[in-house]
Amino acid sequence: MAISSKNVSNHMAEGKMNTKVRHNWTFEEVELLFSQPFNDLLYAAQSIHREYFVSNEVQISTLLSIKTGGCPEDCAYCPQSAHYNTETDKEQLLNIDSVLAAAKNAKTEGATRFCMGAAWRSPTDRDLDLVCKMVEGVKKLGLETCVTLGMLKEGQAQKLQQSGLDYYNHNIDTSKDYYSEIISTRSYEDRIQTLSSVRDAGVKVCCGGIVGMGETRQDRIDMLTTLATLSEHPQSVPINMLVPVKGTPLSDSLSIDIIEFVRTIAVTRIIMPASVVRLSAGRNAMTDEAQALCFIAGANSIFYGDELLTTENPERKADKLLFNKLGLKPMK
Ligand code: SAM
Ligand code: DTB
Ligand code: SF4
Repeated sequence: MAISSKNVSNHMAEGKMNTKVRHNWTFEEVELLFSQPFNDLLYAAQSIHREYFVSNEVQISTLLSIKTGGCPEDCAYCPQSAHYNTETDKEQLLNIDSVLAAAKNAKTEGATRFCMGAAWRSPTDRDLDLVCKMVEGVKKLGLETCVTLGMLKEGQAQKLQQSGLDYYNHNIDTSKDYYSEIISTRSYEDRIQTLSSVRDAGVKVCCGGIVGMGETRQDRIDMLTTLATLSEHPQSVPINMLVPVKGTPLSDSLSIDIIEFVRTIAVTRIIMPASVVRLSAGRNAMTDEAQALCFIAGANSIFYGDELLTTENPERKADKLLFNKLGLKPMK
């Protein structure tokens, strides 16, 4: 059943919304969700969350930048782009021993997934073989694996799948219309193409975006509608709040209103009910109350560890305290 403006508030308030996984969401329906009274929206999101997931459980991922800086792409938000003068220095691909040491440490600290990111437009076959070895090693430690390496060429997704990769992260980042304002070195279609190769290779998809880049609510609606109308919903949906970085074109972006950010999380939860929604970059700039609202809105994954790829994330002890205060538990 599609949502109409007549029934949405009542159905939400009474918890009677159609909560099946759907792939036919329209822009108008998603727009209507966004504009609901905040309490109704959060009530619906938390109710749907409890149908699909165990309440109060949060999946814990840890990130490592395995190849930092010097990226040929010009993503306006990114400190690792070679187009901008940022404080991030270019580094070579890490060796396997240091990656495995970081993964072991992540596991000891309680992470269940280890995500490795590389500042590449697209990996060479030689680099891909090295990453496959890292994936095999991390997998042997008993962790789920995720990599984000840029666009993939024919056959590369299969190689990753054979090495035991669980997730490939590849974000669409914003709406189709706003994309060219943010990135000129690749197209939206390129992104969709890699997502489809990953899916076809049998690797789970981690795909979301960034909010707070000067986009409109219409752009956020369009981005989420694109994700929710893919042939399969991404199993993991990271919602990043822009971390403004000195030297990038978006360094002076106005921060997004936190209520609008929470609405974005809630709508993501409602339209992709079976997907894990990650409260991703940007937590360092959020209060405990803001994060608590995101968890009520259905976020159920975080990056845990003092660093994201190149920017700061809350300290582990701050996250432990927050989890204790909110009665949240790590997902096993
Ligand atoms: N180079 C690969 C790519 O772009 O797909 C992988 C690494 S890239 C850093 C991964 C994601 O990090 C981007 O798609 C973007 O969503 C996110 N990201 C990068 N810089 C960010 C920032 N300043 N604030 C929030 N998210 C950011
Ligand atoms: C995602 O959506 N967010 C992560 C991960 N996928 C790779 C990256 C966030 C990066 C934030 C900026 C930085 O630390 O460089
Ligand atoms: Fe390169 Fe990825 Fe940064 Fe874009 S987001 S500049 S592709 S590392």
